[in-house]
Amino acid sequence: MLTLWVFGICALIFLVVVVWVGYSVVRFRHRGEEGEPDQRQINKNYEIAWTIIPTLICVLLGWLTVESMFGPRSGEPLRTEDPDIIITGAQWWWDIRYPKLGVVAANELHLPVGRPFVVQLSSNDVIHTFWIPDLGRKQQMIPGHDNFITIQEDMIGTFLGACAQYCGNQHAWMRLLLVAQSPADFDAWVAQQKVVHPAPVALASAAAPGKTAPVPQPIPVNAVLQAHPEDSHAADEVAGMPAGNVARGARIYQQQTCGNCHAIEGVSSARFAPDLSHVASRATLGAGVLENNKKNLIRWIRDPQAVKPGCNMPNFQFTAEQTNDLVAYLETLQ
Ligand code: HEC
Ligand SMILES: [Cu+2]
Repeated sequence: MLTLWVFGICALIFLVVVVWVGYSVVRFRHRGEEGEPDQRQINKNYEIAWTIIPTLICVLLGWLTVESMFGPRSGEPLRTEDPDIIITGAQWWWDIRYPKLGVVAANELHLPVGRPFVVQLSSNDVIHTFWIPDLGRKQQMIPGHDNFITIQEDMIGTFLGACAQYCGNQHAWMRLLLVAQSPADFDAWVAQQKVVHPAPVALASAAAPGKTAPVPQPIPVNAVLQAHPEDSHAADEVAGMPAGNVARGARIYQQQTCGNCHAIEGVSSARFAPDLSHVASRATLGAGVLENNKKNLIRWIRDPQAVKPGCNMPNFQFTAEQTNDLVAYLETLQ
């Protein structure tokens, strides 16, 4: 609405100026007279008019802008404690928590339409900026200084957001998806996010022991920064294999350092990286860099550095078979 007002008023001013300039160019063009053009002062009333009219326009636009800054029209006062949602920016993804619902998500903000939410914006590392243009709000996420905003979405649909503050080399791939749903669909989503998948301890003990090949040590992130060869064949190679073994995949997850960074409910609880408890239910991987499907999950696990160079997940140098098993496990985390 504000955009339309600003656009309308500016378009009007543009038209007036263009017509006026065009008229003046034709009407007062040089007709071969000698000497300086007429320098007479014009009527003072003109000067008063072109001071007052722009001032009024500025006041009107300023007023509309300030009015739109007070968030949704619900009249709900802004709380600075007890937020409904806590969103934490990290290099280069979003941690999204609903403390009152006991739900943890990442890179995907689900909202039921038509009601306001108080959001706490935090950061774990550098300054990020929360920006989903459709919500009309843009607010910095500052380490050690939480900001609070009220957001409300009235239209069902998905809307793209992004980090709007340069925050490092993968800043451009720090996308955030707003999924605005009917209250019933939102409740269904919450219920699904609260499902705890059976801990792989049980799964792993069911698998034949000794099947997992020794896994090579991950190479440090910085060492791979220089070279990240195109890895497209690797994905095809794994994709052609028979379905991976979920229990073996779960065991690889536990044996490797995945749990030092990631949380999976009942398995590991680290918060350095996106919560994976329901990773398979999300639309994208790597904060929007890949669509979430089996082939892309394979690409990611095979070599995150090839997909998102510099991101904070190392290349584990898994074999095709290990990748296949891990992906089979991750795909069960709906
Ligand atoms: C050193 C910390 C670290 C370790 C260890 C680690 N990861 Fe990650 N992982 C990350 C980070 C950080 C991201 C987010 C990257 C980004 O989007 O910039 C990520 C992203 C992912 C994603 C995509 C999630 C999403 O929603 O976008 C998957 C899947 C994943 N990791 C699986 C694994 C598995 C499986 C392991 C163990 C083999 C593992 N990770 C080990 C840090 C780690
Ligand atoms: Cu950022």
